[in-house]
Amino acid sequence: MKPITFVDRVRIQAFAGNGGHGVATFLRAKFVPHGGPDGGDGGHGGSVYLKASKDVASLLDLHFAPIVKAGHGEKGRGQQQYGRGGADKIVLVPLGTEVVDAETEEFVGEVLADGDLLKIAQGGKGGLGNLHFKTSTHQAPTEFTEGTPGEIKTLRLTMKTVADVGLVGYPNAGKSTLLSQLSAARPKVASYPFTTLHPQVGTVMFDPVHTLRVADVPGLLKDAHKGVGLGHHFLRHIERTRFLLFVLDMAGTDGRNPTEDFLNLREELRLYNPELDNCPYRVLANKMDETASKKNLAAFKRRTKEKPIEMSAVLGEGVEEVKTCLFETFFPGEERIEF
Ligand SMILES: Nc1nc2c(ncn2[C@@H]2O[C@H](COP(=O)(O)OP(=O)(O)OP(=O)(O)O)[C@@H](O)[C@H]2O)c(=O)[nH]1
Ligand SMILES: [Mg+2]
Repeated sequence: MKPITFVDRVRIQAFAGNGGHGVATFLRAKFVPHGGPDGGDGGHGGSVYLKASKDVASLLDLHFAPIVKAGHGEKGRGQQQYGRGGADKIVLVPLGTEVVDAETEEFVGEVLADGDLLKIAQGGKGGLGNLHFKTSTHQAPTEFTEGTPGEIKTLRLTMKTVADVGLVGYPNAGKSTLLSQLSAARPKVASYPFTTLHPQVGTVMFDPVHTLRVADVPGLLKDAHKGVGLGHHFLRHIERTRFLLFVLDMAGTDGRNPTEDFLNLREELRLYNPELDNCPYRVLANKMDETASKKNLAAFKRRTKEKPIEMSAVLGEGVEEVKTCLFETFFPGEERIEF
């Protein structure tokens, strides 16, 4: 059995800390007969936060430890001493984590950029000590208030990869090979389908100022919406991208027909989310080093009127053209900086 290494959906319980109670105490000191009230306030309970971290790849940690708790506030003390506040709990999550309240189905918020913080459970307020209740006519109050309880929330967290570009294609089309050519990412490449089992992100660095994040998601099959292959599950990881690259196996390895592949891919995206169908894209005709590819490409062009970039990910041919396409799409009118 393979160990779980990637989790993009998780249900958690967040317990904020309770506020500490205030206390009713009176000053007791030598030679001070009626010392007066000196009960301090309780400390506030800690809150629970999510914090986006670029170093966290998935919700794996929360999958194994789905209960998160902040500290309780301490009780107030005599001599006007406040109780110590409970420690906040900060949970690191991957960029692009969305939070929904599992009980009310309300959207709580999302963290997108490194360092983004979202409070998911509010700590309770500390109670008041009797010091607060002293008035000119009420010199020896015994009143105090209790701290309020911290919020307890059951939440659903969903991670949607934050990337600029999404690679979409059938299994074995060469998506991961392309990602390793475009970026420093080294995803697993192999000659069998479903080599990539969860999304991988690589950064294309044109120069220190111009960079793009590219997401490689597991291959799609026709009828993915019916759960065929890995299904639609991973398409959420290209929902945030603003540009798609359709990677087609122009060689039609294993009897595939690249034109049908392309039409099926578009149909699957449309069925998953019509907005994805409107996302700008470019077609990449991969595996052009194979003999069957030329004929398939001609048929593809006739039928679809697309203008694919011809390339061979394995030989690195056409990769520069793909980069130029991305640069012109994302940074129109700008120049690459020599470095
Ligand atoms: N001839 C040829 N083979 C290629 C090319 N690009 C990739 N391949 C081969 O095709 C196979 C699949 O490549 P991957 O990059 O793993 O394909 P993928 O699209 O990521 O596949 P999944 O992760 O299963 O969805 C590997 O054996 C690659 O070496 C190419 O341009 N030409
Ligand atoms: Mg792959």
